[in-house]
Amino acid sequence: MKTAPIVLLVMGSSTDLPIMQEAADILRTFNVPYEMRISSAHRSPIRTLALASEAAGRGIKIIIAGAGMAAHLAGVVASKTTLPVIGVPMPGGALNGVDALYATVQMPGGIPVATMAIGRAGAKNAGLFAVQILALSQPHLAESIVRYRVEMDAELEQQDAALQGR
Ligand code: RP5
Repeated sequence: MKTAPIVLLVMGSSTDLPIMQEAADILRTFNVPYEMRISSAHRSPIRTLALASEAAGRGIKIIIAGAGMAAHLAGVVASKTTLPVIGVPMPGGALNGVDALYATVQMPGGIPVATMAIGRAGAKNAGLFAVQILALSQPHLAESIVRYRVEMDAELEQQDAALQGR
């Protein structure tokens, strides 16, 4: 039987998928069950509102929302749930993600969205941030995060050793 998802990854378009995959890859690395959906704040507003308002009731703990251009997705999702919402601004468009960054990060007081960096780094960090939130109530995830950082450190040490050996 498939494990019920506890993180919902939602994106405004299938064109966001290659970047949002970074968040999914992190969740898979930490064995956190997730669900990926495509739903737009502008093109499919009714479905987006339903997705957000029904999320908590079906066991979702955190929502990661990625969108580009006039990126209202994370804010709209946050308006219909009390779950923590992490926003990822997508690059592309005439302003290459700066528009999406401003649209996602500049939430009026009252409805927060935890906004990450534009693009791949932001999506990756969204996954990690979700794991860190979950780690508050799942100590094994906190241990996994520590291991992940130790491995990252070791990898950089190897890169440095290779550089010194050149
Ligand atoms: C947003 O508009 C999506 O999140 C996407 O980043 C952007 C462009 O969408 P497409 O025209 O590529 O479908 O809603």
